[in-house]
Amino acid sequence: MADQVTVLIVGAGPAGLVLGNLLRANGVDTLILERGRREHVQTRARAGFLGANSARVLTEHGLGAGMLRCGHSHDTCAFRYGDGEFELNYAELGRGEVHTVYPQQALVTDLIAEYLDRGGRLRFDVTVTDVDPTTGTVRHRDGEIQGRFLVGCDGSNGVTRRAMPASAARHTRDHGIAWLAVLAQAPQSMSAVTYAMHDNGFAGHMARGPEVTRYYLQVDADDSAEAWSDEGIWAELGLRMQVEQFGSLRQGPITERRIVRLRSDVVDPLRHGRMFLAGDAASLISPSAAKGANLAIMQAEVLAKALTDAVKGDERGLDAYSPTCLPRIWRAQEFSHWMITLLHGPAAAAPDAGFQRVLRRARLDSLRDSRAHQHFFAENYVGI
Ligand code: RFL
Repeated sequence: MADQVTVLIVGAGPAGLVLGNLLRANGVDTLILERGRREHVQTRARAGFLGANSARVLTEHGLGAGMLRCGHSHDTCAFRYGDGEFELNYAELGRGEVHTVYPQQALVTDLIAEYLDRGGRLRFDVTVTDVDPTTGTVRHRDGEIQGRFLVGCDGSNGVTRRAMPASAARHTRDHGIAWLAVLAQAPQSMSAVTYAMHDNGFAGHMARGPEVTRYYLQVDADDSAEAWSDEGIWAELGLRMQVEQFGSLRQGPITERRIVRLRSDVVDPLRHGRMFLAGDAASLISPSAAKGANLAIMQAEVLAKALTDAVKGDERGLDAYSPTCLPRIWRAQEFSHWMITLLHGPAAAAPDAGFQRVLRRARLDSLRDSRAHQHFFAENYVGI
């Protein structure tokens, strides 16, 4: 006989932990199974830019203390291209919203501590190997556990997503672009997020904290992270960021480098039987518009309310989960795709490469000059 729990969550990332915390606040019996060890998930550096809705969810549900204490608000981004640069202060555009910069590993650390404080059960170092969505049962090396409801928050390559039936659609796109994602132990070099479009490819700069900065370099799809030396990374960043014209980068040791392939995919629907998908398990989004963790938090809030109602016998929220979240996911995917085409030039071998390059320049000019275009950008950049 399998152990029983009301809501069984697979994965202790932002999606699973926000969901678990909100359910515990409503008194729902919850168990999270996480394959990593606690130190591992609490030190895994990924996202850093939380949108306005995420900051609201965390604050409203008593999960924002660390973010309010140590995060800082960010309201400007800069675009470098050709021989110029322009800045957009998005706090003065769109809905007037800003980002809060707070590293994902710090948020995950806060969420784990709070979840345990709220009486949530969490087992690290447990890998779910099999999932039955119709009964809500999962298997791991030591046995079986059955959830009255099961939630897959185990990322885009997780076992819960693979348990969706063939009838569920999986809309997938490989953008054919790779980034070298780098963390540098160095203060930020500019006060704004900076996107540089250069003939060699895209380069990005974004703050993560007072002493840590994230950089991105567009690289060849088959490049390996190890092939890039620290010196090579700083030289290429300097070239693409045009440091001779705009000032040098504040360098420091590179503490992490990894290749990120820009991919998107969306599962539809987000439910099968007693199982629901949330976060990257539901929809993988390229980091070009910094939306992944924000979508995860949005879905966790919607699902926590629906599950709480369901435990009391009202399943309408569960029925509405896919139709509520999928349009928001697709809005984010659409904007992320828009960002990808803005930040990256065409492949050199593309037959219309020259045409596409001038078109991109025209779009950047429009973003620089058109207030309407800037409002569109700001609204989508910070919003979900
Ligand atoms: P996570 O964070 O991947 O957590 C999934 C958890 O599930 C566990 N797991 C299992 N546990 C048990 N059994 C199994 N069989 C399991 N399989 C997996 C894993 O160990 C893991 O702990 O998914 P979640 O919660 O959906 O959160 C998604 C976010 O982590 C992700 O979307 C963001 O990091 C994306 N992202 C960004 N999002 C933003 O909103 N703003 C940003 O600024 C931002 N920057 C980024 C990013 C992602 C990046 N990378 C690494 C792709 C920057 C980068 C470089």
